[in-house]
Amino acid sequence: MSSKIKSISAFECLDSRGFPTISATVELENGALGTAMVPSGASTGEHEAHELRDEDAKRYKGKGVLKAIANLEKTLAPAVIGLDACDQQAIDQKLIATDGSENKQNLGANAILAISLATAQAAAASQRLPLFRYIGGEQATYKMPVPMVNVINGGAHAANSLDFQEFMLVPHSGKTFSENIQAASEVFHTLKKNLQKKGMSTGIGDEGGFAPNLKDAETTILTLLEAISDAGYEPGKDIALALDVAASEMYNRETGKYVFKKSSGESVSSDDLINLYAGWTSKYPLVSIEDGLDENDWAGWTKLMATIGNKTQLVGDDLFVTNAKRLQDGINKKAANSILIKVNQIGTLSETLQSIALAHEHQMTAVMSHRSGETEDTIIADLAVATACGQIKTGSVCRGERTAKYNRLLWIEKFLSNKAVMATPFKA
Ligand code: 2PG
Ligand code: MG
Repeated sequence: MSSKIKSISAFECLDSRGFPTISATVELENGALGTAMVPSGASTGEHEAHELRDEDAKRYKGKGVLKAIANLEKTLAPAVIGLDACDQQAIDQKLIATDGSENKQNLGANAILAISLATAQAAAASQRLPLFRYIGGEQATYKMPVPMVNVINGGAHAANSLDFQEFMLVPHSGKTFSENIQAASEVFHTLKKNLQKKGMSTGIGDEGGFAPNLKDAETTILTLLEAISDAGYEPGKDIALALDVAASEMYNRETGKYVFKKSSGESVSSDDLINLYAGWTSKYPLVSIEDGLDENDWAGWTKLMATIGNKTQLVGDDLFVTNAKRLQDGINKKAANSILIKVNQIGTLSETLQSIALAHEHQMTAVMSHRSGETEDTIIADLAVATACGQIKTGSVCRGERTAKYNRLLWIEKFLSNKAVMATPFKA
């Protein structure tokens, strides 16, 4: 029976912040079904593919996606119905061409991505394969990603006093993914107790991390190191730390300075931040810094790379927006040694895989990532294993939309049995 696309439907579902997003289902002629839900960011990069919202203040505070759904059903679906779902490249090319713009602004990257991902799910179902196996092909062993677990939320993801957006645990000494998740969970609960003892809030932010009013980033780092030790793990050896500064959110274009607007109000230069990071990486087991500088501060990035790029993973998120062209630019400028991968920043599965391949070709790491607005969709867990990228950032070990990804990875590890091996991107 044919794996050609027979029909596509879509509706508004809710994301983890309670705003609408798109859920699409692709049905093949052979009866196979695939469904995908599209995530949505808060600290979005200026160069991301366009997320089309209705801007109708009478519905969902202007955030409805009915226009995108109409584009999906009336324009995009007819363009790909009849094409073979197993030819992902052809489908994605057709979707891109039908939109016709550089950043998918005509029909909406959210509409395009919903079809692209649901098509892959339907194709995998029609071949009776788990998605990671369909995309990654037959491999002797499969690499389980090291989790980057965001246990303290700040920036645009929490209403607290922290300017930096994410403070992550990187449990990496476990021989299995499940041991590393266990370590993260134990530290998370120790951290909760420690915060309570200090009389601090243990309410959580958008990605399931705590959102206390800690004094500043360095105090937060020390709080995490204490929790790691208190939980019986050795900082660095068992569990390292990673940051997502999301510095574009702090950048003031007029002054060219970075402003600590949620805390001290202080303004600092690109050089000041570089010195700060260099100091921390020599003192603390801080192995990865994402968006340490603004998305257009190429000179700063190159300087940061020259300063600590030989020992610290420097991840471009807003800088690269999962876009192979911007990544190539960054490679030429030696601006970073890692790229964050978010399916909705670029808008199709094929382009996502292309950016990962380009990074790997140039000995850069790629970190698979969720968005702060997520759903129960678990495709990024499968993509992390399929591409052997070795790292996944998908929030804390609480909130269902975050644990959905970890639980999918635990399922994959169990399913693969001795064919699953833990990735080792960081030295002990
Ligand atoms: C980030 C992400 C995900 P958002 O900056 O890396 O953690 O946040 O989805 O809000 O862009
Ligand atoms: Mg980021």
